[in-house]
Amino acid sequence: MNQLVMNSRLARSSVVDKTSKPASAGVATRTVIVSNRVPSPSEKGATAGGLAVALADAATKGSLWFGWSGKRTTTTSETAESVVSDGVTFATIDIGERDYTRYYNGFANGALWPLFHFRAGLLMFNRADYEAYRTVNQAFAKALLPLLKPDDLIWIHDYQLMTMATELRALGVTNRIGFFMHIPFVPPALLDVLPTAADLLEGLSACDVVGFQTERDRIAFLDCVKEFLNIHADRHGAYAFGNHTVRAVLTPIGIDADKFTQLARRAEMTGDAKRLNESLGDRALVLGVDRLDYSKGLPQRFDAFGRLLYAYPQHLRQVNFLQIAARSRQEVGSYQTLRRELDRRAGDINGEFSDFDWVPLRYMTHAVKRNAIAGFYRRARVGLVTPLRDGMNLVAKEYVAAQDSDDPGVLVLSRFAGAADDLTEALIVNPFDPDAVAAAIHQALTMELAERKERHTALLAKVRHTTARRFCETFLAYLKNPKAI
Ligand code: GDG
Repeated sequence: MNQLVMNSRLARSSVVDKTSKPASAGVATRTVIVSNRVPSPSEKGATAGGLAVALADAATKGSLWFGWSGKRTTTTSETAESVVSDGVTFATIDIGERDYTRYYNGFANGALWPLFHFRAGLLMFNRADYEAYRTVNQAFAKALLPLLKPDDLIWIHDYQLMTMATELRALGVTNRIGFFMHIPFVPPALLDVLPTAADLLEGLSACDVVGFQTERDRIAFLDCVKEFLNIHADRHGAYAFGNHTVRAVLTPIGIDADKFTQLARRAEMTGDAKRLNESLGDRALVLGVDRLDYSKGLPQRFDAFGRLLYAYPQHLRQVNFLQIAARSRQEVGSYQTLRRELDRRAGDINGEFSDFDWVPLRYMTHAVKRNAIAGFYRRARVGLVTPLRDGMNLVAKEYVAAQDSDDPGVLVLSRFAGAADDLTEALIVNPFDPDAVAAAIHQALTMELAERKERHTALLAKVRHTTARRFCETFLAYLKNPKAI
């Protein structure tokens, strides 16, 4: 066993001696958000991706948002640099190039991401990568330590930071700590593949509250705690770890639906939406918006669209499929492979079905502005959201919020997206079955207005109910009040 892993084992034994103290009632507490990336203050709530937008509601005046600056330097910084904007302090550290490659590309995105999306075959485990992951988690904890106040509520986000609470406890931090997992959690048989599974579970157990997107994920986590740590939770998902109690809670993430509806309404009138509209003419639009990621099921989705054109030829020349697949994690090999695979499949479909004045599939790998996307959603008759596995999937919620209630489009949604637990009025599909997805797209394209409205009304009510604000408030209520369950 190498030194770093051994040190962290020793460190963990001190975690269990510390009793985490509930924030005392009536005392103003500050929220400290910790995430791998911190949006630059100008991005907050505006152009940033799903996580940043959802957390904007937690980053209220007086709060602190801590994480990586996005800068890769020679060595990882030991102290954070802070900027205050609109009452929120943004504190960031730089990560050394070598650490970054191993922590972010290596362990986080080369091992955890595939495994937690049920793709054990893509997992690339390497002990040196794991050490760098521990080192960066420790660097985060050390740089955050001097910024902490006694009553701060610390809220850590996502799979890049699963061992950070261990490091904070080792440094003597007794504040209440919460962790929210944005991606799915896997059952024990899958987690078993990872040699450091117990370490990660102990890292989450150093927190007071651990939140999940779906009940399936929460149960999977508790099953893993039972299997790997031999600890049984009570019926509320609470268990003792050392001297404190950990609670696994269900707190699904959402969007600011009303704001997104307004954005989409306004965007409809802007240049990008008008250009798209002109290029489509009377044709129906089927739209996919995803990061270019193998969890999103894009090759299978392209196949399904090909099956639609083959099996339902009445849609030839009548429909366009636009897939926005913003490039991400291009330094990781499996993402480069995916890109080549999509290029090939797009070429196959267009080569097979195009006419001299009609190209069925439009596929782009650069990002599009958020307000343009909102306008595109509103124009789309079908929102195609077919991940093979997804924690929640905010695109599904954005698509629903963006629709014109008098003439709404239809959401086709994978049963393996967390969003499918709630959005049951969508056309729910198995993304591994291209013929079934093609049939659902056909159903969506031919659905009568009355049915579209009925489904949309139900979906919109749900999206407006489980908002980003509600997500933040519910999680923080659990974190503030240990008896909130
Ligand atoms: C993780 C989990 C969970 C996409 N392309 C562009 C663009 N986007 C925006 C979408 C949406 C966000 O990015 C994507 O959010 P998702 O939730 O769909 O997916 P992940 O990025 O994988 O997020 C996921 C989420 O965390 C939150 O907990 O739901 O399950 O995997 O907002 O609109 N935005 C812009 N240009 C693009 O080209 N501006």
